[in-house]
Amino acid sequence: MPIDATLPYDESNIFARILRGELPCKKVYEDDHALAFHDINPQAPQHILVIPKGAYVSWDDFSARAEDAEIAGFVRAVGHVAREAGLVTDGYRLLANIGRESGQEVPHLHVHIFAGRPLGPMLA
Ligand code: IU
Repeated sequence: MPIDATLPYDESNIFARILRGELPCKKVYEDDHALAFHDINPQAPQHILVIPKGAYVSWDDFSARAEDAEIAGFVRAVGHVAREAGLVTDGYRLLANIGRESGQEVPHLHVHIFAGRPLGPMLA
């Protein structure tokens, strides 16, 4: 069920639980600002999620409230993960769903990285 991304942050969401170490993930990368792990239901040969360590519901929430250092750290982490995974040569796609009509299901900001096959045209 897609979420309303204007609701307050819910500390019990699944990615918050992964960040607290209460649930496992297949970790790809971690630093002070970000955690990256494999999506449990991959939609491409490579499907990685990158999440900020801070409590942000969505990109909208993050871009409005996060400190500049958190934003810079998170953006750099997304780029680092893609480069380390060797995705740059053939290309990759970044996607962040925000709110109900986008289909956002987990109410903690996550950027999807898709790669490993021709991804086709963007869906509007
Ligand atoms: P969305 O942008 O909120 O629609 O994407 C949520 C993603 O989180 C989706 O691709 C799920 O497969 C993925 N996911 C996960 O990797 N681990 C989980 O425990 C849950 C969802 I719940």
